Amino acid sequence: QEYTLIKMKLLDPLPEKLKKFSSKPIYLVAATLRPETMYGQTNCWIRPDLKYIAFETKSGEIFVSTDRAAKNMCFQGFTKVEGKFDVVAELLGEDLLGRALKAPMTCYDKIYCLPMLTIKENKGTGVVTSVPSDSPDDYAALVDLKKKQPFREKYGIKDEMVLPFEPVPILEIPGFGNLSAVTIYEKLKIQSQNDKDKLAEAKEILYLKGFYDGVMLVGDYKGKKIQDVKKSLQKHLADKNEAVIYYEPEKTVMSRSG
Ligand code: ZZB
Repeated sequence: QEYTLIKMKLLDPLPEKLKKFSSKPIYLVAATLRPETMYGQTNCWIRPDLKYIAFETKSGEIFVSTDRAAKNMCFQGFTKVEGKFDVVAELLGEDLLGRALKAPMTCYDKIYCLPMLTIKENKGTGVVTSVPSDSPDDYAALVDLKKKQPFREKYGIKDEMVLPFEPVPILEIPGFGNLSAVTIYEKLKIQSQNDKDKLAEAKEILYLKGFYDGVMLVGDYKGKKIQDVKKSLQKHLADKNEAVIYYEPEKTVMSRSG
């Protein structure tokens, strides 16, 4: 599986455990299959109880991801020594919540790390960029946070990190309009980010519809079909050093106990 890793730059004030790297650029790296949706990023999702690590890349940048993803990256030429990476800091998702980021392409100047409880440990980097206009999971999680003040408070999330951020119309999908995730959320009567089956169905439908019939509403490829511009947008991001290509190995059956 090929993902685009979006580099989301961590802004000041840095978490305590990363302060000693302030002379280097620090990125939270988010794995996505939808580089064409990066115009609509409104926040970054982090799982509060998940362990994240920081490691240095061969170009002297600091990347934050799960340990599992770093292991994959070190076999894909990301680090100085093939197959090796040095953990320079260990963090808990909690340490990153509420931190500000600069993400590529989005119209929002600064976006924030917010809690999502359904992030999977064994997929991507554990860092997830949020596009509530086109991803039903993201829209559901954003609505949960907006609706529930105690939920924000529990994780120390201030109102201004959530309430001003609205889904941005970036793609038109015939039959679903220009905020496809919002349309399908309402159509399937999704209740929350834990509405697993409906969210899986919604995602399936939008992936397919979006890929074949979706049209860009913004950016250099405005008016063009998604399937024709996906690759170009990925390359554009990579050329500007705002993204890298990352492969996830096929799932293998492994026995821990031998
Ligand atoms: C931005 C985006 C915009 C995404 C969209 C989807 C959609 P898949 O298809 O199951 O492989 N994601 C990445 N890592 C994780 C994780 N560890 N746990 C939970 N979700 C994760 O899923 C890949 C997508 O799931 C990624 O692409 C990412 O969200 C999220 F408009 O990035 B996506 C219709 C979906 N639209």
